[in-house]
Amino acid sequence: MNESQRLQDDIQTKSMAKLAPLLNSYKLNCDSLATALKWKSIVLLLGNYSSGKSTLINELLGSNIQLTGQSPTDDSFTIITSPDPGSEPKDIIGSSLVNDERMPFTAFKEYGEQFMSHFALKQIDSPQLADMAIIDTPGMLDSITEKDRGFNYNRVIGDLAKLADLVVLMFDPHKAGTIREVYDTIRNTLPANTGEDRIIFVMSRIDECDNPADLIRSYGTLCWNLSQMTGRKDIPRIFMTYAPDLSRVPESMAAWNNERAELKDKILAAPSLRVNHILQHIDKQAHELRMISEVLTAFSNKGRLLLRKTSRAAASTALFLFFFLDIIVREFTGLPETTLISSLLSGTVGWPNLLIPTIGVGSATFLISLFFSRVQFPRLKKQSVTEPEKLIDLDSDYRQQLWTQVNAQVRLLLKAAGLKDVIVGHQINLRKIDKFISGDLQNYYKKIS
Ligand SMILES: Nc1nc2c(ncn2[C@@H]2O[C@H](COP(=O)(O)OP(=O)(O)OP(=O)(O)O)[C@@H](O)[C@H]2O)c(=O)[nH]1
Ligand SMILES: [Mg+2]
Repeated sequence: MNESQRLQDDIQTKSMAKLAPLLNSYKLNCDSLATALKWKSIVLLLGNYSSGKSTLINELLGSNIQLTGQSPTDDSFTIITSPDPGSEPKDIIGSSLVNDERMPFTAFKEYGEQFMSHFALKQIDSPQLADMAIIDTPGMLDSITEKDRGFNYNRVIGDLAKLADLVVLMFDPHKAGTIREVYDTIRNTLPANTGEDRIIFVMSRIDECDNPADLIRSYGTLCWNLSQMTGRKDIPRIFMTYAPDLSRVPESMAAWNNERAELKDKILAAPSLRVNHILQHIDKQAHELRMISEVLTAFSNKGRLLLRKTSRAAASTALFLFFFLDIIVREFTGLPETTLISSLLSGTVGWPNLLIPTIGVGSATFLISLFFSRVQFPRLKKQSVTEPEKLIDLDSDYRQQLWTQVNAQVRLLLKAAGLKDVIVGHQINLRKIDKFISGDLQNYYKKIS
């Protein structure tokens, strides 16, 4: 095990141990974190059909592991990786993959039989794949509808993109971004599921352009389509490549010779991004937890303040009733013969003198605690559930973004809040999260810098 894998293991075990109890206490699912921390680095290859995805994989691995062809060739999601050390390479079918707890695909069970029959893992002895897996995906099409595929293609892509350290999006000059599924993926699916820095754009098969003018036209079309899809005017870097073994590279394309090598280096370097991405995921999760805990702490602080005020009022009422209730009762009923104050003055206090004062104190305490629990606390809860954002400052874009992630859960937790949340509070959780963020997490960042 090398240094980076050791660090990754350490991060995985410790972070899970520290964050899981907190996630549980805020009724959040640990699965997403556990899944993100599992297994090896993943590179996801997406693109329209015949854009050269499988060709690039074969070239990277020096083996014809994937079928290639001019028409839509492959309608499956294929994970390609090396076998476990000491094991023989084998193929694993989709239904086994989604049941293997060591791998991050258990949640894919929900996509059903149709998906599972289009999902498989192929193992190949390849040093590049020791700590990495490449996922070849079905080419994106124009005509097919979600129903035709039999599973929700874009949701599957979204879930895979969440796991991937690198997403390679491939186009070819003939269909430079005009495919409907490509549009949906770039417009709706990827932005919500992966960081912009994790996507690389590739125009492949550029050797099929007859001349530079043809190439520039295709590049321009792709840029135009990309900006329509992303809604942005700036154009990301697009790797312009071709498969050297297949191409009849015209002289004029020689300028692009290095792009393929650079692209392959980038893909093979994906494992070096893994620790960083794991930390980003943990960081995000910890800050979301922190915000939830912050809101609940603010809620419990408000509750405590209210309880303190009410208790103070209760204490003065109880004190008043302790000394004067028997005098008031005597005014109306003529009894008791001796009040507490007169017995105190005469130095003859006995149990009978304490009876009415005790009833007074007991009733005041009971009524006021009833008032707090039945009137004041529900009112505070209602206010907080309606406008939970008022409990904290959302004074930066980052905090507002976090808020959009957590506010639904915060509302649920506030709706379910009880007196325990006021009495015990959430300060301890908040302290634990702060300690994790400023201690463990910072140490990990230092180690990878
Ligand atoms: N001339 C040329 N042909 C290429 C290049 N890359 C791929 N091809 C050919 O283009 C066709 C499609 O390539 P594939 O690798 O099968 O494409 P794909 O993206 O995997 O396609 P699907 O699996 O159908 O989505 C094949 O016939 C390849 O031989 C290239 O750079 N230059
Ligand atoms: Mg293919």
